[in-house]
Amino acid sequence: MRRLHLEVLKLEFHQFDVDAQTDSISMSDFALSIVSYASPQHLKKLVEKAQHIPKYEERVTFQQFYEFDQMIRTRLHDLGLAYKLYNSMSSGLDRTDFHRVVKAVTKTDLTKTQVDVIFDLFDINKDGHLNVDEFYAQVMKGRHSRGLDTPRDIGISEFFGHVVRCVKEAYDEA
Ligand SMILES: [Ca+2]
Repeated sequence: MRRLHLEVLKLEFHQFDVDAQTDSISMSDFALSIVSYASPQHLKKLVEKAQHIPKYEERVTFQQFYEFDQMIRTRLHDLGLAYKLYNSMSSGLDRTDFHRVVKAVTKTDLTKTQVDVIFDLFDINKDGHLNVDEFYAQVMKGRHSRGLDTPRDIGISEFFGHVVRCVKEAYDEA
């Protein structure tokens, strides 16, 4: 099953304009791939945004594409809980905090440009912060429509404890 999923991902990746030498896609293609996880109700607006993000030199390799997919598939729920926790303390995460929380909670080390692209897409009010409605809600709702995994089968309190520990670690490292 995992192997099949890898093959499907490779097919998805190769729908974009892949540079054969570096096995990588442009940031605007990466933006479109992120949008494909979003809720259908937000899709049209997000695709338009993805097509108009700034030009970035940096490209996304298949490995990074794969890691991002894994993050959305398996860790988005954790990220959502962390987000709700943060939201009770502040109006959302700036780029630095977003990067730190994603890394702490999901172990995915996004590049600065990947974070920029996520903000280009989801920071609706352009205040430099992503709040829970802007990121988590837009992406999380779409996750179900794609028939992705249900939250991992562990107790919710254990789950929440794990997320709280991750967020605290992220704070301590700051
Ligand atoms: Ca915002």
